[in-house]
Amino acid sequence: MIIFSERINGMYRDVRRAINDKDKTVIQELVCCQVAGGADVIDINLGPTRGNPVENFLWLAQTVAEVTDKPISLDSAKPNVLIEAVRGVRAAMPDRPLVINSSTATPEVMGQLIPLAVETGASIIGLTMDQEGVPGNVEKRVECGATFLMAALEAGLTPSRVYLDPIILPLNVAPKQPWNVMEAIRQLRVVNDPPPHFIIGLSNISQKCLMNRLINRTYLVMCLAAGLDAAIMDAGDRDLVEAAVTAEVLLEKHLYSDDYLKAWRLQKGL
Ligand code: THG
Repeated sequence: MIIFSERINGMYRDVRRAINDKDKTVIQELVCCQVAGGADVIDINLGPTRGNPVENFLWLAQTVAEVTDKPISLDSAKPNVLIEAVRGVRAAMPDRPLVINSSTATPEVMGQLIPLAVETGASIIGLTMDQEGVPGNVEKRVECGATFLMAALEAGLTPSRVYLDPIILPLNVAPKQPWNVMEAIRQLRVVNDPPPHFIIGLSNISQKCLMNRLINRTYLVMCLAAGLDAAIMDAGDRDLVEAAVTAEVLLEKHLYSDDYLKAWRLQKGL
């Protein structure tokens, strides 16, 4: 699976403070820890930080790029910020793989961000939501996912550069959603060949829940069985990463060996 690190997010107090104070060390230590845990992509999200968001994104991307060659995912709900930040980061690092996180499936937002992916060579995450918000049922999620994928392919992106995100909400406010999200992944995967990637922001599911780490790793395993192949998650959580690798061995994504965790680490160069 493709592990996006969730940790460089201003929602976390240490990261928020580091962005506000332009303290590189805190960020770079976290990035190294996420990479050592198995992160393939570093998602960066400013959260509620002060100052100019485009400048903050540039600073954060540069800070990350100093310690890793991994792809960088620029995470913002504001299309205007993403447009400037992605262009700025692309100009500063012409060869770095980038991901735009994220677009909705509304014509207005898709119409700006899909061409931005084409222009900058970035991959893009499409949320299965439109102007009416996050769908309460499977059908609407599938419809939004199909709409986004169609628009992306028509613009010339390959399925491998498209991630569909059926949006997982906290378990304690939306108890039917975990099953709906898995079913949407399953349905969208079977009707598209070759399929795009499927991703979720895993920790959303356990926000303000007591057993958050247990809920996260149980749900990640369930989603992998439904066809998920990427997640924004804490790569520093060893139990979580090992549960994911084990699920992938059971799904025959990796060859079984008695020491399959070690084999996985070796193969990843960890
Ligand atoms: N889809 C996409 N992008 C996303 C999300 C998504 N980006 C942001 C978010 N959702 C994924 N990242 C996180 C990061 C942290 C948490 C949840 C999702 C989180 N943090 C703990 C909390 O708030 O309780 C801990 C905070 C703390 O310790 O201070 O839950 O869905 N495409």
